[in-house]
Amino acid sequence: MINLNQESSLEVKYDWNREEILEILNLPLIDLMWNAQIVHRKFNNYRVQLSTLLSVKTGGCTENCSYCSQSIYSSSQLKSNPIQEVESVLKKAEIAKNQGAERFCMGWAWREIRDGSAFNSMIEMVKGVRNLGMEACVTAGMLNDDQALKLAEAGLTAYNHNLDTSPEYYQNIITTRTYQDRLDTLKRVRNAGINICCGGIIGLGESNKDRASLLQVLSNMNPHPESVPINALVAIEGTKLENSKEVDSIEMIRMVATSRILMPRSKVRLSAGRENLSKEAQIICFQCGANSIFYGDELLTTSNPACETDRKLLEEVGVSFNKNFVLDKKILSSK
Ligand code: SAM
Ligand code: DTB
Ligand code: SF4
Repeated sequence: MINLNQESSLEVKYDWNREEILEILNLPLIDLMWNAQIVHRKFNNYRVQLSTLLSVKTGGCTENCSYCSQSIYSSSQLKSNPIQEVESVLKKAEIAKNQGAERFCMGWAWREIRDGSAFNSMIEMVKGVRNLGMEACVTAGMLNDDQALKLAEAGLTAYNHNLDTSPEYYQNIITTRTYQDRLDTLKRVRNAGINICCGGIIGLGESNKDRASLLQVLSNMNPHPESVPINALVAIEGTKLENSKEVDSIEMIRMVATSRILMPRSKVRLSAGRENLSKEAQIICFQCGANSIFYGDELLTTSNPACETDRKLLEEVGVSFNKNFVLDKKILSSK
């Protein structure tokens, strides 16, 4: 039987086993929320980090992730979007900073990074974002040691590479690369001294056991990933998972609260799928562990709540967040 008394839940552990994680995930909701709050209050101070996402290279990806509209295996209609230039990306980073974002995450729909002009531009973008005084995050698929070192030298804060689901369920979702490929990439990122941003998606048809198994892999990493994005599947037309059932908000709350208990110091990022969560469900997520959100009208190919709506929500919740923003109206008139 899992012992989540005050004392034991205040240690940072790296040896959680699947059964105890499953027990936490399945606790009566009221007890799960209480335990998560104890940990969250002890390790964090109810401050929410705002991260803005930008898709630098959209679509045409050769991986077959069955949830993704950017895969060549999906028939999703994507807005045609040429690869963005350094200058335009940095302008968007500056706008995000003026909106209050502290972190700028840039995405490339690639299976892996290749050397050449696009990679050189990526390095310039990382340097530029860091020069703006923001944290920089990149997500661009697999990479080699040399590329990881170059990104580290450019000042990259974190590399996002999600495990998505459990090792057992993974083959139902992606077959063009293995779980081990993902773990190897994460190791290279870590060896280069870059923080790892690694999480998953719920709503792919996985069981609670699979969710516990994913959380076991993440919480047995030492150190824990610096940030853990928890995504609810956005069922996009044209993808294999387009007809999936909408994720129940309570499932999202359970995943966030359990991540908080297992990884007390990590940023638990309430990621894709927030548009389907009520204000109240999001408030519960902030109460029991979420301390970061994607902030901006767009994720990569789908929409996200408006900045103003999110600021209003965070004000109402009473959590702290970066208040250094220039009012939207001013930004619009200066464009
Ligand atoms: N190609 C890179 C990769 O896969 O590492 C970077 C971009 S990829 C879109 C980043 C992550 O977003 C995925 O690993 C997945 O966890 C999440 N994601 C993508 N599409 C999603 C969707 N429709 N719903 C929820 N999360 C999604
Ligand atoms: C993450 O875990 N979620 C973000 C970010 N990391 C790159 C991406 C969400 C994508 C949602 C679907 C879309 O907009 O295409
Ligand atoms: Fe490609 Fe990433 Fe989409 Fe998978 S999730 S198809 S790797 S862009």
